[in-house]
Amino acid sequence: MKFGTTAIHAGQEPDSATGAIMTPIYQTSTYVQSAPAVHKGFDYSRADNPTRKALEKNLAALEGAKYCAAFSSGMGAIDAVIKLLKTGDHVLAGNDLYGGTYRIFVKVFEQFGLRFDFIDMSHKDDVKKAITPDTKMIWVETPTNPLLRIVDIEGVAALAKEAGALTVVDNTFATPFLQRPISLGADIVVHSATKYLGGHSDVILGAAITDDDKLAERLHFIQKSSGAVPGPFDCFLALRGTKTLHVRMERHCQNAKAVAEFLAVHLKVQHVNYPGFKFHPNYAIAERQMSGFGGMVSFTLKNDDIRAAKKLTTYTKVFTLAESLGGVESLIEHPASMTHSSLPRKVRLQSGLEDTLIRLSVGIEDADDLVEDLGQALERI
Ligand code: P1T
Repeated sequence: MKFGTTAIHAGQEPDSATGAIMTPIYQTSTYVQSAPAVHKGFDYSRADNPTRKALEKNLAALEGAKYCAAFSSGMGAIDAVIKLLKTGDHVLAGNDLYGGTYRIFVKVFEQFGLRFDFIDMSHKDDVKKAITPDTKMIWVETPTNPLLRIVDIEGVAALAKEAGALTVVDNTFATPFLQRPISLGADIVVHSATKYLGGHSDVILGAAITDDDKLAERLHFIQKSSGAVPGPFDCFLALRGTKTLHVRMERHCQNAKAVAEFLAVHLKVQHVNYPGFKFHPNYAIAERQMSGFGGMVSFTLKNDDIRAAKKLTTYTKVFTLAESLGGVESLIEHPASMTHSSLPRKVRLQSGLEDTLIRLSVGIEDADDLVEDLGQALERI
């Protein structure tokens, strides 16, 4: 089955009791048992729930994998994946990744004796050099948040395999519509389904997806034991979102291209990060491993003044100033003071995330209105 058909149908059957075409919201904490431990496959909703199961099957199918464990947020999924490791293990992670991911690694898991190094994953030689005998996981975000660098998943996964480490890819920005990391050798894919998968800025949800039987068993055990599970209504919303993922992503990609091209020639703009530009340093990899360049764009201003950047984010009228991304509506934000404020300034600047960087989540409105909106806002600074 092709992507759009999978998005709409995978994991979902008309309800056997009523014929309802949409998966019901099974709003129940527990299930009746006819004798102790005799039940219809569900005993307690932390362990399993039919609405969640439908979503998990759907997300697994979209990533071309067998298994998915859904979580109450993207961070819940990341937390569960790191819990596959033990004290003393070393994780090699990208140095340009969501601020919350950096924060949980450094502020939560370092306390338990895990060790993290952050490097520019778009340089494969650096990845090879940074692997140690204790490296048990390589954590890839691609495109990266917020600089939109592209990491060669196949290349990094091959290095990880050689070293006996797992490759985890946070596929939030690309979604499985544009990139399927498991087919490129990744062991686990994580998602903030809050973003494009949900698509409507109305749900917080995460997922960890794998094709490996043993990893799936362990992830489900952690899901049940730690308990960061999404409620059935949230699962329903995410399921509704994935039905239109392919249609939305096409428009996100078209609009982001129009916006990036407009910004690239604007006199007040210094640099535009957009993997669809031929002059993007990782363009060749992006073209090879993605079927489109995504809906995210970030840029810096010629005026190297943080106040000008912050002002710009308040001057747009269609782009709304808010954290998050991947919804149908366009958002603008200032990573240094918002999504990436948990990174110490020195670390942030070392990774290339400048004070004046502005990030756009380009929505699916009419491209002309988006370009006009950015134009009028840039005129005012
Ligand atoms: O917000 P949550 O659903 O818990 O997902 C965390 C997360 C994980 N991975 C990536 C790549 C992310 O971008 C995020 C969340 N990011 C934002 C809220 C943001 O504005 O970048």
